[in-house]
Amino acid sequence: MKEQLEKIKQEALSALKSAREAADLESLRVKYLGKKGELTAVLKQMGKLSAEERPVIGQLANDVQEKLTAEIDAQKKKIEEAVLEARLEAEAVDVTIPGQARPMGHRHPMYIALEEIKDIFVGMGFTILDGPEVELAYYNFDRLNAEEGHPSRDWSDTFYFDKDSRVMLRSQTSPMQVHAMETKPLPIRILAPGRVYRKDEVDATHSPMFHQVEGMVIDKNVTMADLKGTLNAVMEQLYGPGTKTRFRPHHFPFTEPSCEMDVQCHKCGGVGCPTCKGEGWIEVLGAGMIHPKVLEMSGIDPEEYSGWAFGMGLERMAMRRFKISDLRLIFENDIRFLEQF
Ligand code: 2NM
Repeated sequence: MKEQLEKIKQEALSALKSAREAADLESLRVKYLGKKGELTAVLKQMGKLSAEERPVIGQLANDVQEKLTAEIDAQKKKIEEAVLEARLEAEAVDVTIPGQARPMGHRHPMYIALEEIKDIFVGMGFTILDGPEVELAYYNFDRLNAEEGHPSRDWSDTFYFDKDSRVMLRSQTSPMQVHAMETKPLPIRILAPGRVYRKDEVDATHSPMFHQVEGMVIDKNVTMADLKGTLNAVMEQLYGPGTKTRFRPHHFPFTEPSCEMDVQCHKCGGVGCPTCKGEGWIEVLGAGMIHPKVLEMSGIDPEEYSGWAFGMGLERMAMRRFKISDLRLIFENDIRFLEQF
């Protein structure tokens, strides 16, 4: 038995030396030390030994087991180190190799202009809103006091999805404001930028998809003076301190009274030049006091609350800001054009 144990030890040790993978070690451990392993088989024979032999062989068997266990552990460690070493070698990064320059893009000029506008309004306590581009005509028109037969509801102007003219691509961002009136607690101060769609032919100043920024304030005792004061402050931030504005009467179905706002031409100071087409003034937005009917339809009592709203075209804003002459440039995404901003 002594020889048997010695033989197992020698065999196992030499087998262990040539093991190259963790899996080899495991099968060797099972082969020699496992429940059905060779060492265990020998130990099962211990009963046959005499009382004098038993402790001696027992001690020897223990020594062999300890030796093999230690050897397996040592070999396992070696293999793990070798594996790690190989991995580090394979994954090594040569930090001295020159890098590959990845050209960094930047925001589209129109979104640069939008970010500026958003910052100004957020600074005045407005919340930015987002909403669906597919709308019910009910929210896009009816709730904004544009009744059946209003010219903007015509099939030649609006993209409808169904023959009953119920579902459409929004033609303005105002339906978002109607949703806000329905769901938000008063007072309300919101800015609603987004894409809008109208059946226009593409040319230097028209596109069937463009962007609007609309804003709205509803509170107690809100007047036309708040409208003018707020929009004047916005224009001073956009065009510089002292920027002059003027308000001309206009008509929109959703506001009463309604107006358009011009800023004095920054190029000629109001004398008249090509930038302002000789006018001295540049039209920037439409605005007005929210029509009492519009408030009422959204469950707001026009005797208690009043509000003002405005809407402007974002492309036109960006075109003025960056002196872009043709609307189509904004949508073509020609990198040679975009790189300039
Ligand atoms: C404009 C001009 C004037 C406007 C009105 C509303 C609402 F929802 F409060 F009634 N939203 N936007 C408005 C007012 C839009 O765009 C030229």
